[in-house]
Amino acid sequence: MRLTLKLAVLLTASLLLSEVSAKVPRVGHPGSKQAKNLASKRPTTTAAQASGSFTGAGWSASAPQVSAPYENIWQELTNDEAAAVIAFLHNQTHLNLTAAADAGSWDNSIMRVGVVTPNKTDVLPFVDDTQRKPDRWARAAMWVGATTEPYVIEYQIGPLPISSDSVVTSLDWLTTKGTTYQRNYDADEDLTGEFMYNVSASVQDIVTDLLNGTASGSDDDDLDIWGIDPLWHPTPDTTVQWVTYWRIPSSIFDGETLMPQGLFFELNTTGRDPSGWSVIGWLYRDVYYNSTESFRAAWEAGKLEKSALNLEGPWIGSDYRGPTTKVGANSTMWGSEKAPPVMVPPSGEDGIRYKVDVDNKYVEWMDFSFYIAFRRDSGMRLFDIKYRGERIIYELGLEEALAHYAGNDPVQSGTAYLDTYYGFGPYAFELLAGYDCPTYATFLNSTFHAEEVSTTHPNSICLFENDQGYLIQRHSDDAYVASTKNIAFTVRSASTVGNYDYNFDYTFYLDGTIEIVVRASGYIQSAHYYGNDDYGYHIHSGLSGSMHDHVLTFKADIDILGTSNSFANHTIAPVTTTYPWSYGMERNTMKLFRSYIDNEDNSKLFWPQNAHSMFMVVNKDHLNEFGEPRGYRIMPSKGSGMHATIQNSSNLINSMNFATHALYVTKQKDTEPCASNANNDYDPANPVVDFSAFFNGESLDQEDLVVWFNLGMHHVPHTGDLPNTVFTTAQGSMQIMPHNYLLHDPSRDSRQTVRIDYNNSGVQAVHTFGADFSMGLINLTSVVPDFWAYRGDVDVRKFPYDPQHPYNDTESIV
Ligand SMILES: *[C@@H]1O[C@H](CO)[C@@H](O)[C@H](O)[C@H]1NC(C)=O
Ligand SMILES: *[C@@H]1O[C@H](CO)[C@@H](O)[C@H](O)[C@H]1NC(C)=O
Ligand SMILES: *[C@@H]1O[C@H](CO)[C@@H](O)[C@H](O)[C@H]1NC(C)=O
Ligand SMILES: *[C@@H]1O[C@H](CO)[C@@H](O)[C@H](O)[C@H]1NC(C)=O
Ligand SMILES: *[C@@H]1O[C@H](CO)[C@@H](O)[C@H](O)[C@H]1NC(C)=O
Ligand SMILES: *[C@@H]1O[C@H](CO)[C@@H](O)[C@H](O)[C@H]1NC(C)=O
Ligand SMILES: *[C@@H]1O[C@H](CO)[C@@H](O)[C@H](O)[C@H]1NC(C)=O
Ligand SMILES: *[C@@H]1O[C@H](CO)[C@@H](O)[C@H](O)[C@H]1NC(C)=O
Ligand SMILES: *[C@@H]1O[C@H](CO)[C@@H](O)[C@H](O)[C@H]1NC(C)=O
Ligand SMILES: *[C@@H]1O[C@H](CO)[C@@H](O)[C@H](O)[C@H]1NC(C)=O
Ligand SMILES: *[C@@H]1O[C@H](CO)[C@@H](O)[C@H](O)[C@H]1NC(C)=O
Ligand SMILES: *[C@@H]1O[C@H](CO)[C@@H](O)[C@H](O)[C@H]1NC(C)=O
Ligand SMILES: [Cu+2]
Repeated sequence: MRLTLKLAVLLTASLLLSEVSAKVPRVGHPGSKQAKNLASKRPTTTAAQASGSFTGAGWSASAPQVSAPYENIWQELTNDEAAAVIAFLHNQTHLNLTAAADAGSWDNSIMRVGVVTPNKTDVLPFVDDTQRKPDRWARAAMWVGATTEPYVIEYQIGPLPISSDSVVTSLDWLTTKGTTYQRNYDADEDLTGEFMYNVSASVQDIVTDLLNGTASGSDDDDLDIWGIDPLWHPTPDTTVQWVTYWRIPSSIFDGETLMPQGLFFELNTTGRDPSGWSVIGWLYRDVYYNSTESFRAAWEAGKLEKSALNLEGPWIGSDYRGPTTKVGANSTMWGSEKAPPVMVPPSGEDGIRYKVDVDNKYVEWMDFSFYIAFRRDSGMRLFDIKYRGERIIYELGLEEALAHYAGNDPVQSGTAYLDTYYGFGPYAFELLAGYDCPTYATFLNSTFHAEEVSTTHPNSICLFENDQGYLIQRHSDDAYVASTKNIAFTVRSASTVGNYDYNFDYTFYLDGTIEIVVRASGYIQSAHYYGNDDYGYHIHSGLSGSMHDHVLTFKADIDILGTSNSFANHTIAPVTTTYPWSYGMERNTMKLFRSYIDNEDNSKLFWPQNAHSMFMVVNKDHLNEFGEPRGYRIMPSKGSGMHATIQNSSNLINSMNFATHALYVTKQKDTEPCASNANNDYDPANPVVDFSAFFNGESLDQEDLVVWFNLGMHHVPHTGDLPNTVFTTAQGSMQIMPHNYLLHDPSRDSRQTVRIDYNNSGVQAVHTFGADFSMGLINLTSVVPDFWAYRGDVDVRKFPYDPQHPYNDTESIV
């Protein structure tokens, strides 16, 4: 039944405030203007809609237009480019490709195509000196299944557009391994899934007795079976995996990861022939059985004490669940049914204070400008962030997202997700206007190309300005009060990678600060409660909140007044010293110590205890008029910045070297564009990109520097994580802020500043500096979200390319 909106009560916001006539002349500045990610090992597409007119919420069409100074050369491939690349690859007979729609695990097929981020050395001459536009190249990840040793590999295709000059070449230059070849030990995951159900069927009587459910692989199963990620290789040529039982929710709430059942088995899935696969052992209540027979024997002998069942209930659902449906006097949230304060655009479309070039995903707000790009692996990225006409950051974006679990059971112990493998692009679903972003936000689409299908997530990026709810500046005394509004601009996207929802914000402030925020919500991946008090809290009947670390690695290619930069360490420390005026007496005090991290041998860093060191990217050749080098500081904001607790992970081996420290500084290189690679997860001992190889003693003294930093949280879920983790505490952020960069605080150049002069006889003068105030009437119906405009995905199958017959494919994500 459709929800009718009864909220359309008109509130008359009469003239909020008009400018008070000033008695003194105005002053102002006249000129300043996760779950186990059940996604398939083969990337698949999630989908709903095919075609038709689009009427989303938001003002994409009506934000003031601006022409980007140059075209967005970082944009993902267009659907037509992807189709051409796919057709071109199919023409390469040596690749022996099968159309993705028809391909099985024993065929070769295209997993995904995307753009090759152009080399910085080719981009800067184009954008700064209007020299030749860099060639555009595509990359394609291929599934090579027609062999007994299946692998995945990536190629570079171009230049684009496809012509007789186009070639398929190697992408090995961006690896540290020397090759993009990555052995695929999970090529037959459909069969291993079938094998698991066969194993389970052989003990169905025991499963029914212990777990009160069935797992047969059919649609009416109560139980699901899955386990560790990545798979284990006790010796280089063998593959083993632990799996466990999870209860499948019967309601709409996909809280399967809250219902682990506590029975585990281990499989040997070495090789591609299922007849060679076997069960290695079973685990129940911390007792290991080395064969199915010994497990059965124990059960038949009545030796198995039963664990508490972990069952579905209202506790899984995220709906409102107050003590009474009509909030009464004894409610603990009196008034929560009333509409809360809401953000409104004060002057309608005319009031929009930023400009967008929608085609180029180029944005200007106040003194900032930047380009937005979107990748299948890592989601949203920003390029060429300029402030007051000068580049501050060349590239800013997520590199990898690690969620490393621990536990006394082998499945939690064996779980260490590298989420770019699943991808942030495929799960960057439409944002909900009025909830994820204000209804007045500008919404943009994102697109990715996997399995020869181009999928568009409408409204998956939003842009908006809002009041931060606290001032950016204030001061008062007995003669005046001065205040400046803290209005900031945010670019947001959110990806639901399996059980978890990650929200990514890039926020720009009037003082020149850029903040990067990541927040987590959604369902935790939990453990069955048995003997695991050392690995988390007992949070529900039969349930432990399995502890884990989230480490989200970001790249910030900071450029301060050019690419010749240094990394400064300004540390405050206690000292005991004498002064000419201290009569030879020692004084206990502190001093500022200035130095540089001048070499990659010393550039794996931690945030110092008690925050006593400031780290800055500065340009030694650009001193301000007081002799201080101009720079931007990098500093944790929410959370404290972090790195992984687990060292030398038994699961990830060489694939988490970006998570050992809180931040890293390297010399920028075209051959080191990414800290990780989406295919690392296939074989984490032999990653395509091993971040530790970036550190080879190079100078960081007036070089082009890249800062890689980690956000995240040590997550030990407690009862407040049920049913979902909440963004308020599960968040981390980094600020990149001016440091001796300008000669004063740039927020003084915002007119949203007021000064009120007063004395004992009242207000004497009001200075508003030419600021407009919200005026007129607003029909609040205009800010009530149009829930029925929510669309989902738009898929177009690209090969064989037939836009008249779009291919729809729907797959649930956990
Ligand atoms: C977003 O995608 C929808 C659906 O394909 C399309 O109708 C709309 O024009 C796109 N919007 C933008 C801003 O590209
Ligand atoms: C593929 O090969 C056919 C036959 O040689 C040619 O006509 C066609 O243009 C090629 N297509 C692409 C995309 O290279
Ligand atoms: C091409 O792939 C098919 C499977 O799609 C396989 O049967 C065949 O052997 C392969 N051909 C070559 C030359 O590798
Ligand atoms: C980028 O730079 C690397 C290293 O010089 C080079 O091997 C590669 O071909 C370049 N990529 C493109 C698309 O030009
Ligand atoms: C699962 O069992 C069925 C029925 O015995 C058998 O046909 C099938 O080959 C088995 N699958 C695997 C992967 O072992
Ligand atoms: C077992 O499941 C059935 C329904 O599938 C249910 O009626 C019964 O109460 C369950 N038993 C326990 C002990 O949970
Ligand atoms: C797994 O199976 C392979 C091939 O049959 C065998 O060589 C290996 O020893 C087995 N490993 C384990 C741990 O059982
Ligand atoms: C399995 O366990 C039984 C009983 O503990 C033991 O006798 C047997 O040797 C074990 N088998 C293997 C292959 O380890
Ligand atoms: C809550 O309110 C209801 C209805 O007024 C009342 O019956 C109940 O006793 C109250 N409960 C508490 C804990 O105050
Ligand atoms: C920063 O400088 C202080 C004071 O000289 C020094 O103790 C500290 O080790 C330096 N930090 C790093 C990361 O080099
Ligand atoms: C407010 O806007 C809604 C939707 O456009 C409209 O139906 C309603 O009549 C408006 N109310 C007033 C008082 O104008
Ligand atoms: C695709 O989805 C649309 C909308 O749900 C539906 O009308 C259409 O029949 C579907 N097409 C295919 C090929 O499934
Ligand atoms: Cu978590």
